[in-house]
Amino acid sequence: MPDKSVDQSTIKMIKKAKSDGVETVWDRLAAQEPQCGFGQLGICCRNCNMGPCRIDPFGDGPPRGVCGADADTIVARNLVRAIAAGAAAHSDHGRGIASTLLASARGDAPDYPVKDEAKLKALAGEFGIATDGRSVSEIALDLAGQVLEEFGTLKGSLQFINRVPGKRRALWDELGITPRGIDREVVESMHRTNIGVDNDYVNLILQGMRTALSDGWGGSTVATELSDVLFGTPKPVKGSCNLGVLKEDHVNIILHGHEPTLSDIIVHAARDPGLLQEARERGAVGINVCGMCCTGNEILMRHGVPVAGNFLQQELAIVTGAVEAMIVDIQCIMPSLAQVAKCYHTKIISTSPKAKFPGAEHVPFDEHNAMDVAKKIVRVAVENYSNRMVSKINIPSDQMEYMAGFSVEAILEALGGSLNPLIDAVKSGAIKGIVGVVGCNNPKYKQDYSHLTFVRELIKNDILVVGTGCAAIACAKDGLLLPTAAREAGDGLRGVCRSLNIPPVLHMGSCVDISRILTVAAAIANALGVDISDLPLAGAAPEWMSEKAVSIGTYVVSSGIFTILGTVPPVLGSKNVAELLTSGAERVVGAVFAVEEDPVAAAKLAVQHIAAKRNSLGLDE
Ligand code: BF8
Repeated sequence: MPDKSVDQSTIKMIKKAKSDGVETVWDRLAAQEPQCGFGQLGICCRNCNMGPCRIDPFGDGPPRGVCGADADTIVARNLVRAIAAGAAAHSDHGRGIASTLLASARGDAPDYPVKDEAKLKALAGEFGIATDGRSVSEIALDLAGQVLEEFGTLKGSLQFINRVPGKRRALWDELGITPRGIDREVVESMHRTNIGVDNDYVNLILQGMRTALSDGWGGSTVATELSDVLFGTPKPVKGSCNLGVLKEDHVNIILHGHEPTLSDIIVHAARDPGLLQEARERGAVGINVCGMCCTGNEILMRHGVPVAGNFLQQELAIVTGAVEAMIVDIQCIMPSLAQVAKCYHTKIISTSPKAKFPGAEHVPFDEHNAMDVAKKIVRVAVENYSNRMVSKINIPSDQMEYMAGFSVEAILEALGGSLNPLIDAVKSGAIKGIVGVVGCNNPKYKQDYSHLTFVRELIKNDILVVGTGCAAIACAKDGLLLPTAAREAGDGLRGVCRSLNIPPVLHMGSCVDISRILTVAAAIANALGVDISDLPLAGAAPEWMSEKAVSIGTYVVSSGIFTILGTVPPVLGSKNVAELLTSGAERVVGAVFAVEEDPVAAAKLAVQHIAAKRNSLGLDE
């Protein structure tokens, strides 16, 4: 049992699942073992119906698939398809937010007024949209229109890459990897990986980079920036995290998925006096809305809504027996939830036409009529309180306080309006460097162990950590998002944290909000007049599993930031591809991937990399 998680609430609920006869992700992983070695190495191809083909890694079998593709081509094609899928997920999320802004501006989505007018105007300025003397709706209409055009723009490059230092943009142009349109790169990747199109692994991986960049500096940035406009730009906020946030005497609703369009309005709907009264009439004290995974991050960043857990806790939240409804939209939602829910009274309510789940109740969410639908969904949860099976309820007490909400704007405000104090701290060595720690949980690895071990090693070495996604939730559960966690930091970082009253790990949001990290990295490079690849920065995804993480890692590396993966990607079947990603890319984009499963060794790699970059910048002379 201890090898499954370091999180006590997780361990308790895995035990309860077993005694309740409920199958979880760990059981299904065990049932899959041994997993396919060809798949692990990335050398199986199902891209056409002459196959499936596989290449024997030991050279005993045929070296080529039926069409003639060798291991390099097959591994590169599979990698590019994973990047395209990940980029598509983030970018389609971004499109959803932009469409909501458009509907809001047209007066068709009255429940989504613009919350941050200053941000709306700042973004309008970036797009060259006039703001003087114009109404919020007029500006929002133009901005939403221009942003939606980014998906298929004829301009030749994306607007947000103008945030990137000129040197890097020139490099991208030279390499032919400047993203030309958000949808275009995903489509071209799918085209090129079709049978008989692009078969040169280098050419394929360059397209993978361009596609990933269309996510990082395109779709993900769109999602973040326009979410701030519609739902408010996060500011430092406090809350609690882990399964212990569920309340035995409340109607418990878990919001799981990714788009704040759904989660934000449910948070408001659950405050409706009529629904609260109905909950009380059924014997509940109130309605307790909690988040899970990235949509949890969206509402914790903006409202301090409690977060019940990260990716591997989604089934376990239901196993507490205390969840009336788990409301889901898109991404990272296990199809097993409906099976788990059958053993309890929990209702799984799907809401997106893009994501339906056999066994779940589907209530189509409609942004034009959002509050009415949101109340309808909350009512389903309230009514379900009467169906509780009291004997099955067992909520672990584990929970932890956190401080989150570190948007770029919030960081600037904490620093007194400019990044200079942060840059000075990096120059003086009080902060040696900054590492973004992001990504998922993966049941092949002990839950949260790599996140927490890696992060603790970094802060001990005076490295400021910025986090998003399930990695940030792992840190929240373990107290690393509290200013008091600075006691675990080295002298320099501790001093900075204490003077600003901030934690040594700054929660910057959901996975699309890695765009906030990119924006800060670009702003620091611009302030110093260097390229992003010159800075003492690194990225890490210690427990990643999603194709979205493949896209993220690739845009981070392509932006010039060394990136450490804690779980092995399926590329080892091609020596050439593995060499390009872990070594050759340095000569191409000035950064590489490293793969290191041991988080202490991974932290050493980050520390060494940061020391080398400081040295090159002449900071430690
Ligand atoms: O987008 S960190 S498990 S929830 S993929 Fe998913 Fe991974 Fe969590 Fe968010 Ni990101």
